[in-house]
Amino acid sequence: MGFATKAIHAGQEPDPTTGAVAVPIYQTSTYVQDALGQHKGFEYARTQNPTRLALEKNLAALEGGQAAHCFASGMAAIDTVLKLLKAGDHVIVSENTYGGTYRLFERVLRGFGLDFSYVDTTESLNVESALRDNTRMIFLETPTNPIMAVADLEGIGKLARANDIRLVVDNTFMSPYFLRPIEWGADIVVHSTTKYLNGHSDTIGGVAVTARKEDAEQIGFLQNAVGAILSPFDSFLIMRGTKTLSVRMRQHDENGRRVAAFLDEHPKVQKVYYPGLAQHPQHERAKQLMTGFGGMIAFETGSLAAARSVLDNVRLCALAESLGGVETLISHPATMTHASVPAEQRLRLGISDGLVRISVGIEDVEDILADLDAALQRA
Ligand code: P1T
Repeated sequence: MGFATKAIHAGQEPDPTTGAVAVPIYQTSTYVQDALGQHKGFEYARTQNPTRLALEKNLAALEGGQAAHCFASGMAAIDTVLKLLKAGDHVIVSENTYGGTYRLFERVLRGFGLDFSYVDTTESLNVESALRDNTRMIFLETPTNPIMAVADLEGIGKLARANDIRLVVDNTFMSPYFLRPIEWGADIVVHSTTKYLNGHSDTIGGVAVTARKEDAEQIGFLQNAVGAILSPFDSFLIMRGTKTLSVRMRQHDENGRRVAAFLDEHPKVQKVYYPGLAQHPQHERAKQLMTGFGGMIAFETGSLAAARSVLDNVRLCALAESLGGVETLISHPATMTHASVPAEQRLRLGISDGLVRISVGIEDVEDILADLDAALQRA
């Protein structure tokens, strides 16, 4: 079955009682039992909910995993996955991740006895050099937020398998339409479903998709034990989103390529970070791993004043955190999404005060280009 067909049908059987084509929102906290110990597979809605289950089946199919578990946010999904570990365990992490991921690892989980090393995951050798006897997980974000570095997923996948270490990939930026990390050796894929999977900037959610049955069981246990579940209404909205994932991603990619090429030529822009550009350092790898480049672009304006001028002068592009919605969003990583990353580390990674990030939406691309051009002219 092709990807678009799966996106529309996987986990979406018509409702058994009414035949409703759209999976209903089962807004209930509990389920009546026929007799003591006799129920229909649903006991309490933290543990199981039919709407959430339908979305989980859908996302497991799209990523090619065994199972999926949905959470109240991307951060809740990542936090729950890290709970597979124990105090004393070591994790190797992409040096450039979403600022909230870095904050969770450094300011919360370190306090529970986990240790983290941050390395440039565009080279598997850097990961190999960081391995310790107690390394139990490798956590990759690819392409990275916001610098768009593409990890050596194939090399790191092999390394993880050879050393029996869990490989976790945050696939938020590509979505399973363009990249399926399990095919390259990942054990667990996480997403902020808030972004492309939902696609309409109207829910917060997260998912962990597991390739192995043991991990699926353990994450299911943790989802119920910890309790950061996705609500039935949000499950319904994300499911509505995934049905159009293919057509939306194709348009994000088409518009993304046009906007990246435009920025690359623009005299007010010093540098563009987009894996679809031939000069991107991992362009060839991106072509091998991914079937498209998506709609996420970062560009360097040269100074805080220039970045501010662009951000203050756009009209169509919305100045806002988040990404992956149908509407174009524009943001300033240094003071917004990556403010919790220490300044010297930000600068080393290229997250300067002049860096602007754009999540290219699926409006008519000429309108996006005209808006950016007008704002850049004033910078
Ligand atoms: O916001 P939440 O649904 O909790 O997801 C966190 C998260 C995890 N992983 C990646 C790659 C992300 O980009 C995010 C959230 N990012 C933003 C809000 C942002 O504007 O970059």
